Amino acid sequence: MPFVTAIAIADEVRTALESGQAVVALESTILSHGLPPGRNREVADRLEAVVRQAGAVPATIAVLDGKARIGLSDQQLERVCAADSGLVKLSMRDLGPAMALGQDGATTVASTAALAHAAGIGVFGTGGLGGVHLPLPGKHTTWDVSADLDALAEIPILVVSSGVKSILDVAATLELLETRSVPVIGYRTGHFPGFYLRESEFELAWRVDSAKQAADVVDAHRQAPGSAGILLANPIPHAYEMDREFHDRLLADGMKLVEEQGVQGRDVTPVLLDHFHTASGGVSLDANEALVVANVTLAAEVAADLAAR
Ligand code: PSU
Ligand code: MN
Repeated sequence: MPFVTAIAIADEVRTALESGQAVVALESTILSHGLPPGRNREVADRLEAVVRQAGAVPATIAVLDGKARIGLSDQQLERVCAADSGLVKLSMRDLGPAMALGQDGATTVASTAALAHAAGIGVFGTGGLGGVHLPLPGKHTTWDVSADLDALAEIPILVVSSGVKSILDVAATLELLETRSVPVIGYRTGHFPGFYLRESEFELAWRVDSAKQAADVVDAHRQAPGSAGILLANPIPHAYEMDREFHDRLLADGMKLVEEQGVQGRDVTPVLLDHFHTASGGVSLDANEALVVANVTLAAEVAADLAAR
């Protein structure tokens, strides 16, 4: 049985794909593990709304009852966002087990990209890409490298994000993206964005200044031999940028927390994000929402431009 039979594409998304209309993939881990209940549902609805406003069809992706779903109904979104959803965080390697065992799970950037591509979707908007983690205090290296990077290196899809979460080793992440031949394009910036901060210290080789230009790059990249994913890096809107010192303090405290509590593996990112949201009194939550809305809007504009070609 081919893998694709285990994928259920919502009618609206299927019709859009068949008629060559723009479709934007959205992930579910940011909803179930990245934002608190209640707020996650508001953000889910807002993301779908901004995609529509920009002339594209949203396809939020999750695994429910062991079936990979491309495009969720209101009721299914409610399940993903419920406080007691118990959704497992599913990266790419977890898709087979979750589907075979009939589980519910939220998809990360890696697994969302894989499922979106399998369904024929080429554009995906999110908050922050996973990357290479910082070593814990007292350690020199880490093997905690997100599968999101491998996914971008192998799946031909455009991911729009505000860089990688600032809780990561940004320098190491950018090196790895270079090694794996993933182009990183700044949107109206010559620097890699710092997620909660508009700029990191790292310069980018390429920048574009409009959605049309971004679509031109995607178009050409798709035709380049051996190409796969592409990262469009969009800085957080000015009004929501966090204070740098405040940010760095939150990060240092969060790292201590992770070490003291012995947090490991796929729990590291959610624990750090939760620390940011609680310790900042919601400032980082507003920032997170603002940046993901901006990224998804830009993704929809690029998708609409590509669909019109
Ligand atoms: N960015 C956010 N919130 C999140 C994530 C990213 O602002 O919740 C999620 C994404 O789903 C991303 C995942 O793919 O974290 C990376 O997890 P890990 O570091 O365990 O690979
Ligand atoms: Mn990890």
